[in-house]
Amino acid sequence: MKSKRLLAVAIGAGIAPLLAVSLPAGSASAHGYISSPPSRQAQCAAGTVSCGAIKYEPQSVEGPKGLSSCSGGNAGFAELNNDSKGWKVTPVGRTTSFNWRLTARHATSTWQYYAGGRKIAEFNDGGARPGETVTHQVSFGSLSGKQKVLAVWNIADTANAFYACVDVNVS
Ligand SMILES: [Cu+2]
Repeated sequence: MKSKRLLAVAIGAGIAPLLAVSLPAGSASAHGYISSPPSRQAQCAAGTVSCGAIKYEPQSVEGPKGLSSCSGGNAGFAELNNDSKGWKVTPVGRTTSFNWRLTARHATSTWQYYAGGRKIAEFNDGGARPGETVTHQVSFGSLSGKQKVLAVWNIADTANAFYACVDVNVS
């Protein structure tokens, strides 16, 4: 994973997605995503929505830190950015548990949740290694109705983060 990152940095972010598909399968299997409420990539993996390559590796939505796109800037996963693709919207309460499934327990700086154009929650792990599953209680505050939540897993020892969008209806 480290060599992949260095290569991507050296060659340039523009062709990083091409590089990713040329790497051995093993390197693509080791990251994480939100399993419930079902994130967009989880819905792809489950066949809830028909998708391209992302359905085989919902855990691989990795990109540089600081992005605000559901695809993490990966051209191969661009359909995750399509708000009109028919994503299933999960009804949730004002405080909701978000559950991550991790296939690699990367040292973690922070977990961030954005909705309604602002950050609604942040959890600081201070570089600790998470378990195979991670749960956060997130409060939506004054937000209600349909919301697209962008969740970000910031890795402590690389420049990268993992991204997951979750469509919910808050009431
Ligand atoms: Cu990883």
